[in-house]
Amino acid sequence: RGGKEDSRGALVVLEGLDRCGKTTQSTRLVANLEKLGHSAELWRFPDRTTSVGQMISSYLSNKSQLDDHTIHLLFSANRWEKRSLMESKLKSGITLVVDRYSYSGVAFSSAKGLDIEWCKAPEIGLLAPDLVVYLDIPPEKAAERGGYGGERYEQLEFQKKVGQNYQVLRGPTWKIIDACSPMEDVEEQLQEMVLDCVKTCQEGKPLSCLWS
Ligand code: FDM
Repeated sequence: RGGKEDSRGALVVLEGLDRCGKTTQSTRLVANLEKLGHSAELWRFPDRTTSVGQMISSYLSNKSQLDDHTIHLLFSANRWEKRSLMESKLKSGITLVVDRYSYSGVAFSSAKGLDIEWCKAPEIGLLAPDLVVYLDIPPEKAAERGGYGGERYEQLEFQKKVGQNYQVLRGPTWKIIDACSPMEDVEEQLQEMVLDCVKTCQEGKPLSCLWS
């Protein structure tokens, strides 16, 4: 263990409420990693390009209605359909920066009243992130940021519940960044955390599965 043959890319996940800056930061992070000579890709969930993803997209824009359990399982299926590609990219040395993952799945669905353990169950066996960075912003502040775009979950009361659920999910692989800090400070903190994580994965840290 720790030899060159075990070297791999890191699985880094960014989580947070809508409008916390995840998309901006994950884009900048990937560009910065590449500048430093690391191979990195930006991924996001839901991945709206697949046929499952198109069902999710239509649900989010209120063009279709689905039972809460059904949409939860579709979000999960959308991660499962990418699992093997994810594994092969990581093993080929590519670091994946993922904008939302299973934690969004659980935090959003349980905010509708679904049992949290039921929500976690279909996620068991997906790849566990090496690092989860939570961009922390009060829901009221997030709502002020240019307003929400009008998708299904972009409402203050709902986002408050999601924020509480994220707190329940926080574990040892989580790092918190104050998302109200200047953008450049967030970028710098994030990069430092990620470079550290990339290094441990290069050194052969084994991949593991959720929920661990
Ligand atoms: N969302 C996202 C979920 O409810 N479950 C999930 O598993 C994922 C990945 O979908 F409101 C919610 C979170 C957000 C919406 O996300 C779309 P983006 O990041 O705005 O595309």
